[in-house]
Amino acid sequence: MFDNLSEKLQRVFKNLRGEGKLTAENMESALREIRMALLEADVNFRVVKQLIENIKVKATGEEVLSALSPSQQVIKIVHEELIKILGSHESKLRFANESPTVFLIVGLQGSGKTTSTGKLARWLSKNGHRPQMVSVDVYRPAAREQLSVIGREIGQPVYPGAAEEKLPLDLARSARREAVNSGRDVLLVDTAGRLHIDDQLMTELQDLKGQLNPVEILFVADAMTGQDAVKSADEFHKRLGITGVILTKMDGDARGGAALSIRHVTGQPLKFVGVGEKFDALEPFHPDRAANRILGMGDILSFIEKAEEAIDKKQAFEMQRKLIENDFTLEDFRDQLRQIRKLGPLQNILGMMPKMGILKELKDAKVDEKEITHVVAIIDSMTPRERANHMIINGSRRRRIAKGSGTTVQEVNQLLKQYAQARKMMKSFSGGLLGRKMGKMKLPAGFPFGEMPKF
Ligand SMILES: Nc1nc2c(ncn2[C@@H]2O[C@H](COP(=O)(O)OP(=O)(O)O)[C@@H](O)[C@H]2O)c(=O)[nH]1
Ligand SMILES: [Mg+2]
Repeated sequence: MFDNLSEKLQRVFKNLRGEGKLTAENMESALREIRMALLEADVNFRVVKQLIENIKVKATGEEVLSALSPSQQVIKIVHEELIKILGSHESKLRFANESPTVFLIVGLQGSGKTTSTGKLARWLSKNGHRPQMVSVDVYRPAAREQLSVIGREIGQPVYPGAAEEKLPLDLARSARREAVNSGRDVLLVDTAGRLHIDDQLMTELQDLKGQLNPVEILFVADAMTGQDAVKSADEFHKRLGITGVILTKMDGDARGGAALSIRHVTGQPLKFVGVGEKFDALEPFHPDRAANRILGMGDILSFIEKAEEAIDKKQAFEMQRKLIENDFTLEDFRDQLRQIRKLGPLQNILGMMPKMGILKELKDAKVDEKEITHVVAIIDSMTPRERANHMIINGSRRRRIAKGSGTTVQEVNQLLKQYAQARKMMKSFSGGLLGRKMGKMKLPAGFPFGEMPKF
């Protein structure tokens, strides 16, 4: 699902990774590549245009977050815009006040209507409903038999139809009566399909709609047919008024063009995706999870969100200034550790970030939660003067600090050593390499958290 698109987009982000900041030029070329990737994934051109426009506006207007690098910023924006195009939130099935709720399952032949009817019945029964199915495909004798077989397999009732019932409407009406009599709350009506949209079929479906008053008219489309699926969804919607889409065969669709276009083009939400031939292979569609999948990231996004929440931007900026001016005291060190702890369990954070800026030193020293607590406790036990100037912390002060914090002199020594190392590292970093070439305030994006993982 979405594999090709995902791969291409990640390549774009990878190219951006080396860039120091977002500029008009590198954004322009990134946008060009994103556009290509979307078009190659068979996304509708109007959708591509809209997406690119939205991304551009955001990328040029976005306040630059010091915690994020250019590629991370673009990923964040693309992620937000993908979700918007995909529908913002999960679109749930609606139900009537009076049972049975009728769902009409419509679509072209071979799209997966009958299979999806079975899957949906199974899904409904697992979610507290009692579905009743009926096939009104009177043109192909095997079609109704197919649904009966499915019904037996998943253990849900299918109205068989009497010998004299030859018309779709008759069958549907009797099935509804049957549902009422047997206390079923949802009636799923599997309809006939055609190879192409024709007037006769549309008239039949409009009649069914008029008589049955369905709450949902679910258009079933084969994701692998790409923009053809989108086109027929649009046409069905114009003539029948669909309320949602089930995209089948997503398991075989590496591009994802239909999934990305159908809502924007028809205005109707993608409600479920079929991801296999088995009857449990039906998933409610979640725009955010799909966007995550497209961008090949789960943890990273939650990390970025967390970082945005937890890190006080002003404070982070002030920290950068202090580091550059070699004004970074033990007190700042403690504040830094506190900020980082706000992000959650340290182990998770370290796992997400291979290169850790100032914390790299601590990481090498195999810091765990307890150790951080100790470090904070040690710094707490210092006097303000000691925190401001670590040079005055002599042997007797170290013993006092160890006692006060419930740690050992060795631990105090180790902390002071780490702090001195980090300071030295930062000094050579800002004063040497970057300082001269690029002036002040040019630490890498994300500092002091360092570069985040590679995508
Ligand atoms: N791989 C895969 N195959 C599916 C999926 N949904 C339906 N199919 C297959 O598509 C074919 C046509 O399905 P069917 O329900 O008979 O289509 P209908 O003509 O619209 O009723 C069958 O072989 C199904 O097994 C899906 O989500 N994934
Ligand atoms: Mg069928």
